[in-house]
Amino acid sequence: MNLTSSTLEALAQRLDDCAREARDTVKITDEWPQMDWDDAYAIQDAMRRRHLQRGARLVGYKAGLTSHAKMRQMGVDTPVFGYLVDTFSIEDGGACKAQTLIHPKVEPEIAFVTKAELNGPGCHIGSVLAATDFVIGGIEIIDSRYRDFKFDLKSVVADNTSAARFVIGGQPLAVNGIDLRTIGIVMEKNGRPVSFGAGAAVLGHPAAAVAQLANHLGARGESIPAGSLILSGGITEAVAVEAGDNVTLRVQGMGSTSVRFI
Ligand code: OOG
Ligand code: MG
Repeated sequence: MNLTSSTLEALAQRLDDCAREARDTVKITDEWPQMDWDDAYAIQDAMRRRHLQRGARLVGYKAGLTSHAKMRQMGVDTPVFGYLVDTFSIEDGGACKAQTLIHPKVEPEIAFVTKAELNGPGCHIGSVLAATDFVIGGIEIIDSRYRDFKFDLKSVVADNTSAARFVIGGQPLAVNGIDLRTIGIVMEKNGRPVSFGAGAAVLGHPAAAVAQLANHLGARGESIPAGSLILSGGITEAVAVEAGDNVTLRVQGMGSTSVRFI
């Protein structure tokens, strides 16, 4: 750790205020180039505490930058992990108020819901599939608090990996007998297909992203509790949205889920 606890708290407060007021800020490493990984996750933890103190409930976790399309788009080379609270959730078919966000983008994802605790280190695809209650389609709405959506990995970790909103829905599927690598997805914006992909785009298998998340949490003394929702990461590049847009995600064999921007 290179930053003091009062600096970590102040940075968490700044990112939290930016999210609540829909305004952007410079990325942390511009001011604090010495910020290390532990500092970055400590800022994320401090933001999480702020959410929980306001009464939000931790509902799960997210992996991000798990596909080459996403890594290329953001100019980085490793996945990152964040948390999800209930206040990020929008009901299937529901409305997202664009003016509560800075510069939102949508991502097509496969979400996991667990039925048993997952622990790392040593978590692998097999442990994840054994602990999965069902998978379901999810649209993640990301919104970097950083100016022009530009950041480096440590800054985006501090910013809870751009988490803002999410919607899940459609037909949940048990993982027995399906191959998540070859499940196809189509994301439509205003009725036009804009993104196409398959599960294997995410680290070769979306469950690998969940395993990496469990191993990351394990290294920090945390686990993924049963009943958690996990977003495994965007299968394709994120797509910018604004008020008036309608987004639908269709996942092969899993129906569809949608969100409207108002
Ligand atoms: C970071 C978050 C990426 C994903 O699914 O890849 C993410 C970002 O691109 O702003 O959520
Ligand atoms: Mg995502």
